Amino acid sequence: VSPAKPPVVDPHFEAKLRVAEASLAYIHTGMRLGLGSGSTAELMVKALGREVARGLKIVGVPTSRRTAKLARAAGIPLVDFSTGTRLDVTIDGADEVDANLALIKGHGGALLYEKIVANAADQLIILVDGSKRVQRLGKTALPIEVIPFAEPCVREALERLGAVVTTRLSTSGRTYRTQAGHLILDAAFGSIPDAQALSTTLDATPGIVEHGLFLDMATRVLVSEGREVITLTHPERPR
Ligand code: A5P
Repeated sequence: VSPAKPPVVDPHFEAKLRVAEASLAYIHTGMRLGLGSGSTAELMVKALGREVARGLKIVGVPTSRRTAKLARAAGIPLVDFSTGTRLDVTIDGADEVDANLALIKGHGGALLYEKIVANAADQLIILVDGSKRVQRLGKTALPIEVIPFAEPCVREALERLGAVVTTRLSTSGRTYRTQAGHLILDAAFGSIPDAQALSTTLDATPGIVEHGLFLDMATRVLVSEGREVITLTHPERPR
């Protein structure tokens, strides 16, 4: 009999829980909410479910099947954009955050839906533990969602831009497919000196459906530092 595998413990669990709970302060009855994906957003969805059970009246647009399933289980009513294209607030996690609230997202693979839902919201509130703060974006790989037919072309274009490119695999070792059926290329730049210029280049590259640079989108970032939750707001977007 092989020994049981030890449970995987997330060292940032408490920090994620703290920001997830803090985000509830921005949610009020009557709101239409975007519900992000990833472990931090999932803690927020669970906390939100608890408030719905206590009488909070909101509806949510989920950014992934996984979040939708979790939200349904938590008793959160879900809608889609056919009921209206504007959302009051989207709450999501991120993989990197810089001092200007520019983000890298998509390590969880949901970046396309996440960007659509973030863009539909009046406010984008991002929840991170302190380990996600960076001086300059690019410490981790930038996820890029690509149409399979274009993979070699996009790969070459990214390599010309200086990235080391890996096609994402699923945990079973097969090529990872997003919810929309695309591939993800993880582009490691080491450091991204001009995120705006890179974003413009990627936006103009045929075959790239979306990329994980979320610039000028976040209105507020809640960061768990030690036992505190600190709030970062953009000087030009103080909401
Ligand atoms: C999902 O595609 C991502 O954009 C997540 O928001 C990001 O990976 C953060 O995930 P965690 O909260 O699990 O760190």
